[in-house]
Amino acid sequence: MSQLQKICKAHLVTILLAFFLASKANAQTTMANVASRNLISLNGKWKALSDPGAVGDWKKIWMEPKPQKKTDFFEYSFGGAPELNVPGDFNSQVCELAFYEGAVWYKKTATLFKKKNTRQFLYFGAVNYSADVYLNEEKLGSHEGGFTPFQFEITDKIKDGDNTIIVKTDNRRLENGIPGLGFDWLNYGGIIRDVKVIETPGTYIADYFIQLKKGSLNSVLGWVQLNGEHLNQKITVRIPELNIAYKTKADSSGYAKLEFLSKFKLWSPQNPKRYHVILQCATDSITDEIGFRSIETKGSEILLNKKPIFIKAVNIHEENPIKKARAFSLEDDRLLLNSAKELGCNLVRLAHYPHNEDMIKEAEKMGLMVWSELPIYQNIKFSDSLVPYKMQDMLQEMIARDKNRCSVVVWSLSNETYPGTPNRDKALIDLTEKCKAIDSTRLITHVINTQGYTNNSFHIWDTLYKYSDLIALNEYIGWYIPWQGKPSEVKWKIDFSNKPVFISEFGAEALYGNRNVPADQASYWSEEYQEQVYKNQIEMFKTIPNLRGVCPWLLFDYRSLGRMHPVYQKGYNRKGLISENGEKKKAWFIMNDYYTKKEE
Ligand code: GCB
Repeated sequence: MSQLQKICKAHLVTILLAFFLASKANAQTTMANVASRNLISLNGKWKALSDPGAVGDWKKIWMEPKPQKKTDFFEYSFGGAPELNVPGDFNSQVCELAFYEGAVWYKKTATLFKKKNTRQFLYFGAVNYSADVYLNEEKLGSHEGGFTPFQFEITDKIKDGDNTIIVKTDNRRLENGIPGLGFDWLNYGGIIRDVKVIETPGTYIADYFIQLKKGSLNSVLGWVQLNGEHLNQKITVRIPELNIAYKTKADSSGYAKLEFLSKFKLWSPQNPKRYHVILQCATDSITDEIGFRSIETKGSEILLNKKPIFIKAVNIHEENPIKKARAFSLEDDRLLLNSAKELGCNLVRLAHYPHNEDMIKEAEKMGLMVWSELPIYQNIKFSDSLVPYKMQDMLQEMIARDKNRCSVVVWSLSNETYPGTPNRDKALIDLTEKCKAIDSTRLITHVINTQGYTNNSFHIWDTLYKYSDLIALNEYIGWYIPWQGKPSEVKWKIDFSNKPVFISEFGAEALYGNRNVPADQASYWSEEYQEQVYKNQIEMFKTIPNLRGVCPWLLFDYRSLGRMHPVYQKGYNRKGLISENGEKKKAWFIMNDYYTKKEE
């Protein structure tokens, strides 16, 4: 590369970065605990225009111009446009959009009023993948990332009466997106989670962190952040059931540190205890339900509340198998979580992106630990100069939303990224450091499938394990990779072998009801073949040193474009223990039996 080319490239990177940061600057990370605010729901029917030719920006759709002269016309109009339900993916609502990846413009007319001493924020639970948001023909800003919430302050922008909100959603895959171009789930697009207007006082409790200090069973270490004009306020944190009324004062930036002791009944799968917590300052008050527990590793053990625990997990995609749509409602969440409970789980791995907020809250109520993951999946273009910023934004948004949920015990920062990808190690090590700096109370991990299985011996290695609290391994022995000896005689060489090992994925495909076909051939997708893989895996688990948990891939069959076998798959990844119609396969009973007998 010539000197001139190098200079041009450096400038281009700077310009792109400035552009990215400027467009991003508009969407704010959401305030904590949105659910307990005064809310105006904007869910329901929205007008929708699909824009496969990507002409909407050029035509300035958000201006909604009307013909002025007899000769004027416009080739688009929300008048007469079909309606879509929000929240909800568009793919499952309109046949023609079943596999659509592109822009869809949404419009809603919302009746809003300016209110004295009240601030208002337009909130989106998630839009996949990117969103450009307009209010009354003015662009509020953009957001990138399909699974985390964002907000815009609209206090000074709303009109009394009808307000027009137009959102361009775009689920086109991007080479420098997160995830990138390839992923094994359906790319459900649109406004997939709730839309609300949040109301707060002028100076409000914007954020707080109330969890036990790392390694402690009785000491809360946290903080509160106020936002507004009167920052220097006294703050009280009350937990009535424990007679706690902790007082502190925010500094001139609105920040106050919290530190107090109490004898908590600790949250655990057996006793998912949560306390009613009230935060108060002169201008605001907010309540939350918070549980207290400690999670750490010691040598090769995982300790929950200082006691060793074996993790009985299952992988879940955010899809309602029965509705065949992106899951978003409490009803959807309960269907998935009850099913995980029935299998005998104490943890759900919410693969491969942050699921909706209620999913985490419901899991917490039901006594399920949560593994929350970023969509940094397989082929990510780490060498792209914007990617590290996008990763950091997603990390921050994921933690901001769920950091007070004690059910979340693992922040999983990546899945099956490939060693040797330029800049991969540096980007993910930096991200790990950033995660620790924001929240050091949970376990942090990277999921690896760096398979080294030869001669019935496994060699587990990856630089990222050095930066992970768990050796989280995806292995598909018996499905993608044939057995090379007896499952009971597998040998293990694990780098960083002083850490707990967690099999984060294993499994095989089977079509429910496909029995009594050749049972020993993978190509028949039989229930028996899958069942045998599970039996063999369970046999193999006994050979794994420091095994502290397992997590089958996965609970339900789910939709994925690459799964095109016309007889057995029909667009479904069939590794579910349960079919998309709720029927349990033979392997379900094997796993259920293992979990029932296995001590925690
Ligand atoms: C994996 C991925 C998961 C896939 C699964 C499969 O290793 O982590 O997202 O869906 O394998 O079924 O191949």
